[in-house]
Amino acid sequence: MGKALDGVRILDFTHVQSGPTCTQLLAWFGADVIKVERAGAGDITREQLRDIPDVDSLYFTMLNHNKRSVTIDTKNPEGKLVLEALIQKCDVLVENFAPGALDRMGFTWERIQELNPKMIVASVKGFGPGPYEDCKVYENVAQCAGGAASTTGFDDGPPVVSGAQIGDSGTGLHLALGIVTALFQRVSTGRGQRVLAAMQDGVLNLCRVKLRDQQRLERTGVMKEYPQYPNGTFGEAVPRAGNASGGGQPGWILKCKGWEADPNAYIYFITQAPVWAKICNVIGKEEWATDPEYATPAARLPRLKEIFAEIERWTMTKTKFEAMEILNKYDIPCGPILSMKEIAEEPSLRKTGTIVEVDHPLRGKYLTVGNPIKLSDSPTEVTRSPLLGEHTEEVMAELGYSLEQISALRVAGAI
Ligand code: CAO
Repeated sequence: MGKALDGVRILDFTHVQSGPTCTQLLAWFGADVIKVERAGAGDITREQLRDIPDVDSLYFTMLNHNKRSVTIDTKNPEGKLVLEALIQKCDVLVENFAPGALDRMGFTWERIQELNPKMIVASVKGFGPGPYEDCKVYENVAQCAGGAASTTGFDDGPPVVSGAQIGDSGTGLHLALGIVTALFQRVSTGRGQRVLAAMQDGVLNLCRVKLRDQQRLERTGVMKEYPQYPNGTFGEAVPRAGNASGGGQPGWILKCKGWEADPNAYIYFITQAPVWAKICNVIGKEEWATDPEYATPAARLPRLKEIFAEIERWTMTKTKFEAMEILNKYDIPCGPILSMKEIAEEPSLRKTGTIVEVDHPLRGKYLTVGNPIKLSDSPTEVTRSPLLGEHTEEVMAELGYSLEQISALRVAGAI
């Protein structure tokens, strides 16, 4: 079966995490992704956090599946010519260098346009235009500058960054959408365009509900679904809300049987209004279903701490999976806190291709996260990441270089 992006060629000039997640997704949808790396070194993540000496790290392999790797020294004049040939042949150039690096290499937007007016140039940067536009940025900086850290954690503790890589992988996702949108527009305009996804913007987009709450706070001075209500105080900015659900349906993380020894023996429990009577029955507090102090969502808001403490007395008598089974029978929304170990071993995730085992010639078998987006007519087959420069000759031959020319470029240090 064909793939959705068959025929789309991506010049993948990305490194570390944000850019590579974007181009990996495009590769999974069928694009031919040609990753350009520096000879001898390559993407810095090849050697970061290595678990096996001299073998590409999991950091690299898990972010660069289904790609080809070519080595080009883009600061070498002959290397530049090879890159120019690639620009002329590709549809999209994706990069996440520090601000200005592509220009310094001599590949300004104007120059790329001259070489290929249909080229889409897609970039991840830490910040959009403004005071920080020249800054280098990593994941946690973006989480802090995008509003995630100030709104994550508990009220009595410092800001906290999330394990979810919303700054890097989140921005990579945003960029991928920008690229396919630009490809779609190019069908009618025949022109390329620039696509920018700034990490601060991507994180802020994912923190949209917190900007909603900022404005609610400024108007009313209180947010009744936050744990600060009714006994705590609200300041000028949206506070950290602990594990409150943030929506109209109050939720909290509760201990389950075994919590003393297992750091993940917890369940997320949502007191959704339509199933309140069922919750009361399950936890043995039938009287709360009709008691005016507890029967309505508004009446419950000032009592959430007490209510969750009572529910927890029940959840502590069950494992998280037993609690799930009972609560799901009554359509009570809840979710187990799953460890990475449990997720890695979950058979249903293997079955859907969300967790995939991949074989690598140097490291052997390892697990990765497959394509989380499933297209019925464009199924994803995850193939291993390329070794450094594994496809240099193959790609150079496709660009029309002879074997002699390729060896001469190698001797000159251009590839
Ligand atoms: N041949 C020759 N030179 C190459 C090359 C190649 N194939 N590939 C890259 N280079 C050069 C670049 O031209 C650049 O040179 P100059 O500094 O002389 O212009 C140099 O390598 C380093 O690029 P960099 O500044 O992007 O790399 P860094 O490790 O110093 O910074 C990072 C890394 C991520 C902080 C920075 O790239 C950045 O801010 N990127 C944008 C935001 C981003 O994506 N951050 C998320 C990264 S994932 O956590």
